[in-house]
Amino acid sequence: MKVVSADFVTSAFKQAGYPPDTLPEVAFAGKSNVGKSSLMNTLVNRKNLARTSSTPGRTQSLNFFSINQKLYFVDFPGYGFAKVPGEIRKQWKPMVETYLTSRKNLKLVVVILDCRREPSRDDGDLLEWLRFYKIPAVVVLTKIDKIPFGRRNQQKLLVKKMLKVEDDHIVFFSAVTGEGKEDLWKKIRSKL
Ligand SMILES: Nc1nc2c(ncn2[C@@H]2O[C@H](COP(=O)(O)OP(=O)(O)O)[C@@H](O)[C@H]2O)c(=O)[nH]1
Ligand SMILES: [Mg+2]
Repeated sequence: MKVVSADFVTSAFKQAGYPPDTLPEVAFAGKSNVGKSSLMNTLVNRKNLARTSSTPGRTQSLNFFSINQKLYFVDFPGYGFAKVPGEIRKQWKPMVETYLTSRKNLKLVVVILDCRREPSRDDGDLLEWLRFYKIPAVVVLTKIDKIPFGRRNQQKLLVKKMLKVEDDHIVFFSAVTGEGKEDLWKKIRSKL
């Protein structure tokens, strides 16, 4: 996909704040620090697009970006953040669940994992939700440049087993080398 424009649109905590649901939408979720911003920036060839979400006041909300004015990307707040106070953690679930159950134009959720780590309980919960609501998901194992080639398959098997996802719904990715970018775009396009 040739990205000509990628712009921050709005930040929302509640349904009333979402932009109109007239364009197909892809959401990105993952544990804090997993490499979500880097992945989104790589997809759209920008350095700072997703960092906009780190602006104070936007870190815990849903952040919407318009891509080529053809689709929206939605950046979820990172989960499993030990430092985040309980009150904020408690907001995450209802906010995300409201979004997932109400957003008619949501076509795909990209769930991002660090390829060096075991999937967490939160990752498992999210994928279970997505299955329950019949929302298509793709699992991305990012930072793939950090592990030896020979370990890839082992990690994939672990993810398949723990998260119950199929082979063709798993993508190896690196924001450093750009590996997986085309593969992920292909999966996104196929859902639009
Ligand atoms: N080696 C490597 N480092 C990465 C990759 N993606 C992200 N990082 C690093 O991981 C850290 C967290 O990345 P960031 O995109 O901010 O994560 P976020 O909190 O999930 O948005 C930063 O230091 C990034 O430079 C990757 O594909 N390869
Ligand atoms: Mg981020």
